[in-house]
Amino acid sequence: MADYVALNIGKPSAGGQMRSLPRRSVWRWWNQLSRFQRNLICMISAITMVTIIYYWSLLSEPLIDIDQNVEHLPHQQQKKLHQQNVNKIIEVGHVAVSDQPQINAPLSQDLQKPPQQNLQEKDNKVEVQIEGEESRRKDLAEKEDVEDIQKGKPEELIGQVVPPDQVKVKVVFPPPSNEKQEAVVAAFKHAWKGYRTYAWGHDHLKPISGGYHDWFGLGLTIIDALDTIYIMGLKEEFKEAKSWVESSLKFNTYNDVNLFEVTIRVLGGLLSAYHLSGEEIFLEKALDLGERLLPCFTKSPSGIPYSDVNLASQTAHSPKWSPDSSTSEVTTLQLEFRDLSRCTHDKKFEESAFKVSKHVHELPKTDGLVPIFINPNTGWFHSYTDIKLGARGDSYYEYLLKQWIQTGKTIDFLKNDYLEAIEGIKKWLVRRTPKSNLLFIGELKGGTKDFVPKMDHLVCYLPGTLALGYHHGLPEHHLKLAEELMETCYQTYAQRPSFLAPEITFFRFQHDVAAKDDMYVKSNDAHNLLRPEFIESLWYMYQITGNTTYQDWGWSIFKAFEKFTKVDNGYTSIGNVNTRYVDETRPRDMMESFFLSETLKYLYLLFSDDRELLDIDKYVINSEAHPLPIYTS
Ligand code: DMJ
Repeated sequence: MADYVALNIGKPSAGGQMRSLPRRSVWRWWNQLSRFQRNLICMISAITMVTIIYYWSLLSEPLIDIDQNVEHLPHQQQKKLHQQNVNKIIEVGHVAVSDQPQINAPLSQDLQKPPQQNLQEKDNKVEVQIEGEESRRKDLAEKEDVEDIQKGKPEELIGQVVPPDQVKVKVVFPPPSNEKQEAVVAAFKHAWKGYRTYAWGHDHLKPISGGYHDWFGLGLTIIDALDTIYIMGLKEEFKEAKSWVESSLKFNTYNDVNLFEVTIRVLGGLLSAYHLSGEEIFLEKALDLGERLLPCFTKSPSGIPYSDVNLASQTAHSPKWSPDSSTSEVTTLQLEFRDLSRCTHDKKFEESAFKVSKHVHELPKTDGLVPIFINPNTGWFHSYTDIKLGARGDSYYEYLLKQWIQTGKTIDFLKNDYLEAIEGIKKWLVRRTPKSNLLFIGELKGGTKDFVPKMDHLVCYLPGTLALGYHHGLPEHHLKLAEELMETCYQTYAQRPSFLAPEITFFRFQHDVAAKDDMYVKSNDAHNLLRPEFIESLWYMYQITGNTTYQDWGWSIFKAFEKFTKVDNGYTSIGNVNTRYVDETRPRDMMESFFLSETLKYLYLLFSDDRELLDIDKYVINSEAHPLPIYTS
C-alpha cells in the first residue's frame, strides 16, 4: 500500500503562474485517496465547521440587560447581574455605551441588522451616532397606527411645547422655615456633593468607593433630584443641573431601559422640573423621551406595554427572564404620559397609557385585587402569581386614585376600582398581631387564597395614599385604616436597634405562646435601601391631619439615617438594620436616586412650618415624588 499520494496539480502556465486546478483533477484526486484519508479529511472539516459556528454564536449572544428590575430578584442573582453589567459598561465621556454596542440590545425581527455606531468628538463631548437611526425611527412611526389616537388634536400645536391654559408654570418656594428643614437641606447638599464629585452624569453614586453605578446611563440622580433642588431653593445646584440637562442629556443611546423606571424617574422628573421652574428645556427633553418610550405600547398586540425598550432603536420587548410585564409597572405610567400630552397637545401619549388602565379595568379581579404579572401578548393577567401591595403590585392602587385626582375627579371607574380594591385589601390582606393588635397587610400566595404574613417596606406608601383619598372626599374609614397602618410601619422602624426599617418584615397573626415578638426580620431581608415610602406617608398624614406626632417620628428616622447611613461622600444603603453599632450595618456602597428625589424631599416637606408648602389640591405627586398639576378633566 502506497504511503503517499501523488497529486496532479497542473503545470505552470507560460507566464510562470500556476493554472487553477481543474474540477476534474480534484475529483480524480479525491478518488485516489484511501477510505481512511477521506474519512480523516471529512472529520477535520466537520470539526472546523463546528468550531466556527460555536464562536459565531458566542459573538451573536446579546449581553445581559442593564440591572432592570433587579431589586425584585433574590439578592445573589441581583449581585451577579449587577456585576456582569458593571463589567460590560464602558463610560465614554458623558454617554454610557456598552463595550459591544452592536450586540448589546436584542433587535426585533425587522431590525436584525445591528446599527453601526460612530463615536464622534463634538464640542469636546463624545456623541454616539447611530447610522440609519433617523430612517429607522421614521419607518417605525409610519408603521404605527397613530391616526386614531391623534383625532381631534389642534393640528398647529401638536408636538409643540406650549403649556395648556390650566397649567401654571413657575412656582416660587420660600427658604427653609426652621432648623429641621435646614438639617435636611444640609443632608441633601452632602449627598449632592458626593454625587457631583464622584458620579456626575452617571445614574447613582457609590459613596464608599467613590465610584458610580450606571443602570440606564441617563444621569438618573440629576434628573430625579431637579425638583427637590428647586423646592429647597438651591439656585446654584439647579443652574448646574439644568445646564447638564441642556448639554449632556441624550436619549439616542443604544441602551435598553425599563419603561416604568424611566417614566417615573426621568419623564416624571423632567415634567415636574418644567412645571415648577417654567424652563422649556425640560419639556423638550420630556417630549423626546416620550417618543422613544412609546413603542412599548404601540408594538404590543394587546396595548399592555412591554417592560423594556431600546431608546435608540426603539425596539420594545419583555424582560429576558419572563414574557410578562409587572402589573404595577404597566399601570404606573399614566400620570406622566397624560401630563406630557397635555403639555404638548399630542394625545397619543395619554391615549396609549390610558388604554392600559381601561384594559385592566375590564379584567377579572379578586375583589378589586390584581395578580402581579400581566402578559402583553395576550393582555391577560398571569393568574398564578401573587396578589400583594408590595413589589410589582403597589402602585397599581396608587395610580387609580391619583389618576382620578389628576383628571379633576371626572373618571368614575378609576375611583370605583380604587374603592373596590381597598375593600378587597380589608377582606383578604389585613390581619392583626396577637400581642399588640398591630394591623398589617400580608400577601396571597401564587394564585391561591393562602395568606403569607409578610409586608414589604414598599407597602408603607399605602397610608399616605389612603389619607390622600380621604382628603379628596373618600370615606373616613380609609383614614382610620391609614392611621393603624402608620403605627405598624412606625414599629418596623422603632423595634429595630438602628431605628431603621428592614426591606421586609414578617408578622405573627396566630397565638403562639413561645413567640416573643409580634414581628420578626429574616437576615436576608434586613437591608435598608434609604427608601422613602414611610416618610412619604408621614408627610401626607401630617399635612392632612395636622398631627405633629408624624413630624416627631420623621425626625427620629432622619436622625437614624444620619447616624447609620451617612458616610464621608454621601449616604449609603446598608445590609443590616438589626444592630445598634454603626460598624455592623454592612454598608452596601449605593445611593439610589430616590433618596434625593423622594426621601429627602418628603422629609423637607414634612418639617415645613407651612403644611401646604406643596399644595395637594393643585398637584398630584407621582410614584417617584414628582409633583404634576391637577387638571379639571
Ligand atoms: C421608587 O423608585 C418609587 O417610589 C417606586 O414606586 C417604588 N420604589 C422606589 C422607592 O423605594
